[in-house]
Amino acid sequence: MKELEVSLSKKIDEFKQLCKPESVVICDGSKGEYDGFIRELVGNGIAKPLKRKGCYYFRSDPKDVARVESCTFICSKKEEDAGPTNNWSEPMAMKTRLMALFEGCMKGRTMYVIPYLMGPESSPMSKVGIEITDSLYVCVNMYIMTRMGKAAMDRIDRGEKPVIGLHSVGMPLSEGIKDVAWPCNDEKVIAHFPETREIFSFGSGYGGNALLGKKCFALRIASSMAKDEGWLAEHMLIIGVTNPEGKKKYFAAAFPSACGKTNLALLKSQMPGWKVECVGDDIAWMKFGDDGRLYAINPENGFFGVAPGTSYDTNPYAMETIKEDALFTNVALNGDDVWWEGMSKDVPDNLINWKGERHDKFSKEKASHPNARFTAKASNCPNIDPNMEAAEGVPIEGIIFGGRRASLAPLVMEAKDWTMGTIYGASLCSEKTAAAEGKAGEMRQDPFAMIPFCGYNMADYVAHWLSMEKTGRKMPKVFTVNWFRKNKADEFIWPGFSENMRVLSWMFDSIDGKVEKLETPFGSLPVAINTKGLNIDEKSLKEVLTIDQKDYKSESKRLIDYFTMTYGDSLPDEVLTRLSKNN
Ligand code: GTP
Ligand code: SPV
Ligand code: MN
Repeated sequence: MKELEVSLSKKIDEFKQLCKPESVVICDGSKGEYDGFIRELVGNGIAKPLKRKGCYYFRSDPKDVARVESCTFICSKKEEDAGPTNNWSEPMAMKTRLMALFEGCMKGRTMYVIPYLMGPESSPMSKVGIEITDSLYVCVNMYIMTRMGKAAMDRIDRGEKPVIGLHSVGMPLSEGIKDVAWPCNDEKVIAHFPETREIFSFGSGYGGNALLGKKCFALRIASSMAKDEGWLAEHMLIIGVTNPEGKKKYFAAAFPSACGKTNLALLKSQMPGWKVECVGDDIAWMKFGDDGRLYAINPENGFFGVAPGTSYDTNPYAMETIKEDALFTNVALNGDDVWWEGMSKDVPDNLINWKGERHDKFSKEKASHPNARFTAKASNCPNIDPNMEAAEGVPIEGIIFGGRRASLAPLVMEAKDWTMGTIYGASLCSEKTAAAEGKAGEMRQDPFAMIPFCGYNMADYVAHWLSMEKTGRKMPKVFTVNWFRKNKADEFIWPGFSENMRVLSWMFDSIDGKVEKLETPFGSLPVAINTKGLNIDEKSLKEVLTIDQKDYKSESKRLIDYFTMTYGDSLPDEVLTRLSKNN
């Protein structure tokens, strides 16, 4: 056996001694294995087969429904390396806590070892991981979300070092304890060790807490790797946009959780001649190539998408993607099919809600949890980009930052240069959503949509972004967008969804220097966008397309205060200097 394999089996042995599972299964990532896991989940009553071919229904514990940011830690040696926006723990202290939690935590359960690859099989930008888990739900989700098994093992055999993550739902089946459909623990810890590239996750089986390839590896650990190695790991979708002349440009866009990435990535254009194709819906790894262009890969292989709000009206491609071979968690049951708020105008009779109770359609309660999700294969998506698997990635010409803001922020604005673009990212502000614990609706600063996902000091992250600009590089144009402006009646002014194509086409043409722009100190605004066939009145359109410069000046002041209060003097001077020029 090669050296790394020896160290890997030593590690597995070490975790086995610690967690004391009844048995160990090394996953091969095959379809046969997946089918077997599903049969087991159905047999145990954990998964329910649905009418949709190859689709299954899961219901979590009501106490385990979203990411737990308050229990998520960056355990760097120095506290300042985690920065003011992360929970920090001294590594040894956290290891001691973890050892106590993990001691015997898999008793009576199987320990699954999942080798997985993040990124296309042939890409030098892809990376390997190993997740060791006691959750079969995690195994079947990882099968869809990553390239599991051989692709990863081959790289490990060739000497690539995997990022290792240990995960447990934290409910040992000690003598006399009966299992439940969704085991979890009130105590939850999601700990990252950026220096040793390790992940430990305890107590939750849901989403980003448990599918360690996603936020834990591809964002928190990878952002730390990217800083050391000079690339970018971002909470961004990647799309290819083609214009009526057949010219294509790729864009990457960062929106905070539940603010529209999957919907933009799967957009079905209604604008004649225009087309959007999807490379990824949540995460982008990007690196400048020798030709000076920025190239992106999607490390994932599937979508873990928000179900509520998804319908044939808002997002037909998403609906097509989940017709077969998809997993659904915490949506409502409509007989042997699924339902969620927004799927249809009328609420069907006789729904079973996400908690397994009869749903009273006249009550205010929602039948599905607002963070109910589908897990679906990228290959089932009708608009998947032909270059999704490209080893070199796709060349990014535009970067978009967008928040959920009822006021102030316009539909679209373009940065004059890379520094201003970086400030757009650093200034991102959005309403909180159900994707994480806490109160939805509250505004929070979410620089680069990475506040929950940055593996190091956010001030250094901003500096890292600024440092990307180098002579000889073709910097992408940077834009800021906001689909979520509201009127006095609390309604969205902009119709959003497929109509966002109009904004994409403006950005596309702007990169080609083909649009007229209104210059302001805060960025360039469209003089007009294509509104042919759009049902919006002049006044509303003007409201979303323009900015109030007075309000923007106060916003710059507010941002300076926020940056100074949060980061002290650790933020690059350029940011404050630029912002102060504008007030
Ligand atoms: P995460 O998976 O948590 O990262 O979320 P996401 O950024 O991929 O967001 P997603 O596309 O799943 O959308 C989240 C919610 O916003 C859903 O309920 C959508 O229906 C809604 N949404 C998405 N795009 C738009 C839009 O253009 N306008 C409006 N009004 N709502 C939108
Ligand atoms: C997000 O919250 O940004 C998600 C869902 O994409 S989770 O995978 O749970 O992090
Ligand atoms: Mn996300």
